[in-house]
Amino acid sequence: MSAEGSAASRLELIDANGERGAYASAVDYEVFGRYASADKLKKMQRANSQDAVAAFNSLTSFRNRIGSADSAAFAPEPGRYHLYLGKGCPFCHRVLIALNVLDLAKIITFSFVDDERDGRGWAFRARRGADPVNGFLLLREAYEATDADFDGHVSVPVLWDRRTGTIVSNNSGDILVDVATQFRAHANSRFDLYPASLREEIEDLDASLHADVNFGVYAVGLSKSQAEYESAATRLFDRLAFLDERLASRRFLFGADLTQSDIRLWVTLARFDVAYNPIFRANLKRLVDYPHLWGYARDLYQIPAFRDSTDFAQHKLDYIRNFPELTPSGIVPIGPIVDWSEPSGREPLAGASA
Ligand SMILES: N[C@@H](CCC(=O)N[C@@H](CS)C(=O)NCC(=O)O)C(=O)O
Repeated sequence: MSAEGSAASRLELIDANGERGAYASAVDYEVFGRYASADKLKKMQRANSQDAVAAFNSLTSFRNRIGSADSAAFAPEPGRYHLYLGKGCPFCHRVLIALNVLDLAKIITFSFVDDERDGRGWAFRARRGADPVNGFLLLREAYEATDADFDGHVSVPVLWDRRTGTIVSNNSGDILVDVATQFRAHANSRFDLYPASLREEIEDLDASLHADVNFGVYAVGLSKSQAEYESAATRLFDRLAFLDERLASRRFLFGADLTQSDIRLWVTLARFDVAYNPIFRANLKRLVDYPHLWGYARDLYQIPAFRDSTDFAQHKLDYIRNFPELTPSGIVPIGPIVDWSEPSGREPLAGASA
């Protein structure tokens, strides 16, 4: 961390009486500045290039795995791990849906950072509660407990190990796979989100979902020129057309059964018409204009793990707040009115194979 950053953190950890409270002080842009993701954003704005995806991936600093031979230190023990999540973050949303679909929330605990951040990065405040595991005020403390010289981006999700007092991983893709595979003995669910027979195909599809859709919407929203924007938007909407077609004859991306690929795709679809379409100008079509994708999105919304973790008004607000350069007035659009609870009519596709 820079000298300036350390000073800011130290200032934060001590209140007027020299004591550490349960919460970080309020977001304060004047004292702490805006969250400094300028270098990351600059790289990400090179839409459509591998550089952009690589820049995004650089948000991952710790990549140990639960239960793998080379991370043997991290055994899949119930009650040992905790997830620090962001309520509005689509990458956290995936992990949360998987956890709840598999009914694992008693085995792996979770809590939320505050929705807003200043230059200190993610923090714990009254709105989403204190850190129940370590009493940290800033999530940066978890990073520094893992690497005292940590000087990178403080991102969520974070998978924390109570035993070693360190971060196992802050890579949402790896965390999702580990949740889906390493705790199956404790899962109370008919779903196998990462079935051995489909892993190669899932990885292939997930790579295109990541580059063209999950990250693709950011490439559109953060484009710096008309040409960049059009090329990123074309890539995104070509992929959505392909997915719409794929879902014409299959209930889920791999047929009759839900997999992690569906969760990955869904968190972006859930934000599409409230955030990516109006705020990121991803507006060639709306989600509701795709007959199969829209039915599929509603079908998944009927599953409590998807529905209960989703708050469309909140997701809209998150993007207004987090991208002030795109919405300088901060005015929150009143629409759209969309009925996600309308029956999806997709049950007849249940038996279709991948
Ligand atoms: N590599 C991470 C990235 C996740 C990510 O982008 N999280 C956002 C919130 S939605 C974040 O915390 N960003 C921190 C930053 O901008 O440095 C992952 O996929 O798990």
